[in-house]
Formats: sequence, C-alpha cells, structure tokens
Amino acid sequence: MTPELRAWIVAQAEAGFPPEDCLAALKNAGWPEGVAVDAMETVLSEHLVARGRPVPGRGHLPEPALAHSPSRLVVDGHEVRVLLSMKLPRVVVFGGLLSDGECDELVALSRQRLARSETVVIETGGSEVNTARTSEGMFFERGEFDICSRIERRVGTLLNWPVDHGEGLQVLRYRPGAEYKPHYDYFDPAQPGTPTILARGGQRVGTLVMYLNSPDQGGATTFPDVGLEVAPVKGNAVFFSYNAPHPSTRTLHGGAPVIAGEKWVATKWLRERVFR
Ligand code: PD2
Ligand code: ZN
Repeated sequence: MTPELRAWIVAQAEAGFPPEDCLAALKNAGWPEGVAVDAMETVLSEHLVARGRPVPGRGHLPEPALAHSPSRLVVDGHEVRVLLSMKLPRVVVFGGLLSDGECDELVALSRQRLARSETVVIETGGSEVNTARTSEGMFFERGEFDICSRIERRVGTLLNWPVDHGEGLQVLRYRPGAEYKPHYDYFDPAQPGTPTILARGGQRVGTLVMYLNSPDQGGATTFPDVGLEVAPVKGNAVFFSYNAPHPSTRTLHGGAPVIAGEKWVATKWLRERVFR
C-alpha cells in the first residue's frame, strides 16, 4: 500500500465520510472487497494507535454460552466443564474438551510429520533455532481426518463460531527446555506482510489451545499482563478472544518452559471470515 493511499483512507475517515463510501471507492478502483476491508481496518487502527486513541473493537467474537454461569456444557453430546472464566482478557478454561483417546490420536497422526520437519532442519544446518519458539509444529488441513472434523465441529459449537471461519489444527510438541515466549496471536497491523495474510479469512479473533498430554513439570500457558497461569492438563483447553489487534485486549500469552516430560498441544485459531 502506498503512503498516498494510507493518507487518503485516513483523510476520508477524518472528514467524516462513512466507511462504506471509502470501501465502495476502493472496490471501484479494482480492490477485492476482503482486501479493501482489511486495508481500511489496518490503516485506521494504526492511525488511532499512533494518536493514542482506543481502537474500536469488532462486535462479533467467538464466545461460549456462559451467560448463566454453567459449570458444564453439553456440546455435540460431549460434556465439557467450565473451570475458569475471566473478562479482561477474555479467557475461559475448559475441562474434558477432548477425550484421552482423541488426544492420543492427534499425537499419533502428527508425530510423523514433526519428525519429517526435523530432518529438513538438520539438512539446512540445524543451527537456526528460533529462540522465541523452541517447540516443533505441524498443521492439519481443516477436515483432513475424521478426528479433525469431529474436533472442529465440537469447537465450532462450543464457541459459537462457524467451522469454515477456523484455520486447520496446529499441533506443537515441546521437549524439556522448550517454550513459547509471550506474544499476541493476532497479526500485527504494522507488519508489511499482514494485508496479504488478512486477505485469507481476515484477522484472528480467538485462540483455543488444547492440551494433548499432561507434562510432568512446567509448560503452563501464561498471561503475563494479568499474572494468570493455566496448567496443561490432558483433554483440557484454554480459550481467549481479542476484539482488536491491539495490546489493550491483554491477550499477551506464552508457553512457559517445559521442565520435565514433553508437552503436546493442538491450537485452533478462529478468523473473522471464511478461511479457505
Ligand atoms: O502451548 C502453549 O501453551 C501456547 C502458548 C502460547 C501455545 C500458543 N501460544 C499458540 O499456539 O499460539
Ligand atoms: Zn499463541
């Protein structure tokens, strides 16, 4: 995006023109709608952040049905416990979202692919360790296996979010010493590659980290802004959502170093729009 176009989008908004007019002009100029929407959101939220003004949030977010404070939810015939619910950051911890058998199956299906990516690392010299994220990972396609579809459906029902607005499951394995330093899961509007990423499904608006085993020691999911630690327990999951790609959501989170044993998780990221 050119500086001139950025300035034009900001000028339209400051002059009080409705966003629909700006969008229509971009579409007339040949921009696909999704790309134009993301460009406007990116430019305007950056502009507001630069001015120290709050970024308006997106209205609609993934959210479990907790209005009447249930201690359990029955989702597609599967009982899920509600262990913790926090407003800011929006965090919910679920118990028993996955059965032991489902966890084991995901680990078995992903293990070979993790092993394969290790070989690639060795071939390139093996010294390029990303110190922020020392786990190994792989992605399933959405619906790649029956187990993926079943979990995707359950997560969609639990969080009231369409299955096609979700990325495929990502599996991570952490060995002793491995960690995931604190980060945000949304795509940083200030990064030059972000508009391209957003063209496929828009922003991430929610994350569900599902624990596929219980490490012997360490490996909690941490939210440093609020001093929250979620213990990794096989079958449990931590959900959090973010209504803007902004630190005001307080969704900074990390995976604490694993001290003993391995840690396996499956992460499901939820997008604003259809992700294909
Ligand atoms: O494994 C975790 O606890 C963890 C922590 C932070 C996973 C993710 N982020 C992630 O997959 O984004
Ligand atoms: Zn994360």
